[in-house]
Amino acid sequence: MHNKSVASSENQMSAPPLRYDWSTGEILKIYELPLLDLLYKAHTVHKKCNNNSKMQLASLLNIKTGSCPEDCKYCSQSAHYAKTTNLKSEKLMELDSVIKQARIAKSKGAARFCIGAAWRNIPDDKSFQTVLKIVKEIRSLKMEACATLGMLNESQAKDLAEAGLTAYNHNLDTSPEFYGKIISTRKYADRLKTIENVRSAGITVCSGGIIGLGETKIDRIGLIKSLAKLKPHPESIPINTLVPIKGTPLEQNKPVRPIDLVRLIATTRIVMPKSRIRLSAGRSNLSEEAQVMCFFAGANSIFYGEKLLTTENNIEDEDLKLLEDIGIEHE
Ligand code: SAM
Ligand code: DTB
Ligand code: SF4
Repeated sequence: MHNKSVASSENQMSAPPLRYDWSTGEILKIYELPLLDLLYKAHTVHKKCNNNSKMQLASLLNIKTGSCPEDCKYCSQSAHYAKTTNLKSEKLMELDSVIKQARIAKSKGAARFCIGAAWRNIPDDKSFQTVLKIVKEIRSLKMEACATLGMLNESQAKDLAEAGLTAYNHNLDTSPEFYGKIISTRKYADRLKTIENVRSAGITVCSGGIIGLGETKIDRIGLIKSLAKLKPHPESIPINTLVPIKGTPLEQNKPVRPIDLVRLIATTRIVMPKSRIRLSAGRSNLSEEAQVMCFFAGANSIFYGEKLLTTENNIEDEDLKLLEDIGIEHE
């Protein structure tokens, strides 16, 4: 049904060089282009550097829920807001139940399985041994394995690398300037250190952010600038829009306009041409058309599965149908 797209003159341009020294002014200039020019430019870069007819489907499972000692103001799992969020905490899941979910995700077409735990940092006890076993088993299913378990040290990063972990997710979340308004229990520098430990162990880096926290346009640019300073750029960049959680300090925040999300994705694509951009939390609030605009702007990965960590995600069959209808294959 879908014709192979035709090569057009704009695609004769060569792939742009990767840069790690973007200034705020340069990124702002891109972000503020007339929207259609921005989209045109972003898609041109995307088509040059990536296969624009492929989408990565990543499944997510929260293997340890709630009671997190951190105070991230957006999060349902922080112990600081537990009295008002009423989230039920759960201890670390058993290996077998996790692997059962990974198998199901694989049978539905997911290429990557991500596990999340509401920890400030990875504990050095039996739980870490369980996590290592989980990672090994996911890899033996021939799936990519990703984990997001809070801060980690050099030796834990090495152990995860040995277990076969493909990627570690640790977000910068926002600009260094705005960060302190959202999280006080962990510093921006701590996040950079964890990312450095992940990189040094040879695990690929998944790091992105979240918008809709009350940040300014310049903070969004600051997030992109900080991510782009990482050398190499993160292999995956999740872009989350706030899912307002009742009982957290940000529950009344104004929703992000989809057009602003599209602008951010397009700008991220131009600044980090080869990274995988994952359209992450908040996707279930987008219309199909808004999602397609995000894909055109350069998003080439989504969370696939009816639950994120504690909130609802899009319906799987609807995702598959949308991709089919627009002629995008999943990897
Ligand atoms: N506890 C680990 C950590 O923070 O490093 C891992 C999981 S944490 C939930 C991963 C990311 O999910 C956060 O950095 C944030 O960007 C995103 N996130 C968390 N709660 C969210 C919400 N309510 N809406 C949108 N994104 C959210
Ligand atoms: C990321 O950047 N987004 C995902 C994943 N990494 C772990 C988490 C989204 C969480 C959305 C809110 C929730 O379900 O609790
Ligand atoms: Fe804890 Fe992660 Fe939630 Fe922050 S985002 S409170 S670190 S689970």
